[in-house]
Amino acid sequence: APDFNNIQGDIWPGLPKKYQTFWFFQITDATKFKPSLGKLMDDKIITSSADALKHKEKIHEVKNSQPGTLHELALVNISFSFKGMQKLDESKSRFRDDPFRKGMEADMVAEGRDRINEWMDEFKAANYGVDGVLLICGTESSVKQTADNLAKKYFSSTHGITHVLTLNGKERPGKDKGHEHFGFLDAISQPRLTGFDKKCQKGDGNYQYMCRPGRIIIGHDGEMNNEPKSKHEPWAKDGSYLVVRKLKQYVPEFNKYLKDNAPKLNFTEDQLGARLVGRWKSGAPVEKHPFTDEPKDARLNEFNYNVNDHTKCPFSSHIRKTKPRSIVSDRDMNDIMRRGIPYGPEVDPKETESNETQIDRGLMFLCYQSSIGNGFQFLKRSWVNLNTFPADKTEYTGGHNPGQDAIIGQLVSKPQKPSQKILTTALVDGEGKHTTTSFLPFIQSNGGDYFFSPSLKLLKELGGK
Ligand code: N7H
Repeated sequence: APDFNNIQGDIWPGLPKKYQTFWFFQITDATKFKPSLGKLMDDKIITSSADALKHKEKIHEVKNSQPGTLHELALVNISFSFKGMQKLDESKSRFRDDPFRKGMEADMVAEGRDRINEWMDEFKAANYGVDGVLLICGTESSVKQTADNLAKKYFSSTHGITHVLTLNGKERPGKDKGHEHFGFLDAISQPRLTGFDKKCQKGDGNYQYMCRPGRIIIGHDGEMNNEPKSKHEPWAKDGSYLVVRKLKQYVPEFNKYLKDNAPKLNFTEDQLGARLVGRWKSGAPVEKHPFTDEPKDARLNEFNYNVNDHTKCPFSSHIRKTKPRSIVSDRDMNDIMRRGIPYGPEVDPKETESNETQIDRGLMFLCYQSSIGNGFQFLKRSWVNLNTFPADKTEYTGGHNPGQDAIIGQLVSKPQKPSQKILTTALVDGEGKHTTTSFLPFIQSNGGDYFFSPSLKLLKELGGK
């Protein structure tokens, strides 16, 4: 059975997030910081999977009885970049995962799609770079108070720490709760881990597919051989790689694109938007409900695609690109555990009027996996941004390439040909005709980094305990 006291709670089952602070730091003096990390562990500040499960029940109780008490709750996890791990202990930094060792910036430069001049300076190695991040989750007041306390008590200059940057995420208000900024319900489909979660029954309203736990957590069944050493070097066991990425969303531009292009494709704006995502704003899957939204199926996840058919859900819709059900089996799927949260204010009337983004908003994208090379990096390079994935489908698309992911596709940063200056997606229009539609990307990367979320045992060891 998994050791729920040894795994950080955001990896599994996830920390409850109405509000979240990302507190990025550098380790300026590891000899001073290590005892402070030891104290942090003694004081039981880090929320384990077992703690998170208890809190989930508590939050549920509190929500149903006295909402006021929720304010006291703030749950904390911690992760380190490769540089950070090296500063803490060279012998516990023999990671196999190539993208993790390189860091996100070098990995993105090699891929050639992020524009590094659009990155926040703090994430650029040449300026500062980050050695670690504290994830603090709860309500706005509890999180802010906890961040201040932690900074003073364990993460100040006297503890060998320099604060680099704070970013905040926040649930959207009112009826948009649970929806990201383009308006779509998020966090519907999530892998269930064998041995951790109960298996869903067919026909269960909240059906989820099973995933071998080693896809997400190091040292468990299903790990994709990137950490062969972990079996012999138990320090990596129960840890997971965390990708943190600030993705700015161009919401007024997305809406303007829908308005201008839906009529040309014989769709309503909602129908076209749903085709780009693969789900309606309610969450209902397009493959099941191709022409009208069906809010009663908002969380429906028990569905598959017909391998050679994209007349309903386009091959390049976001959810079909990032989880190619029926092409890759459940057992072999490159699953990731998504833990993102929206950031930034709602669209203001001036932006709607001008069809232009003037205020920064988007998604703090987070995902856990046991290998970045087989997780996030693989999804991005081999599925999302490859306009020929899924392969050999032109026979079923009227001769067009499927195209890049319609929501998170990125252009090459130095276009070689005119076709690389715009994203093109194949789809079947409202009259059943095979066609394509083109647009500028709807998201922009502002940077981030690759981290490792150690087990609680390893955190204690790193802290000299
Ligand atoms: Fe995505 N969106 O609003 O369009 N995502 N995503 N994502 N995403 C999903 O099914 C969105 C991003 C995945 O199992 C939904 O839970 C936005 C990155 C995966 O069928 C919606 C951004 C990566 C799934 C969005 C963004 C992924 C998924 C439907 C960035 C990985 C599950 C909700 C700003 C590289 C697919 C759901 C499945 C679902 C949106 C980023 C991956 C609405 C706006 C960077 C694996």
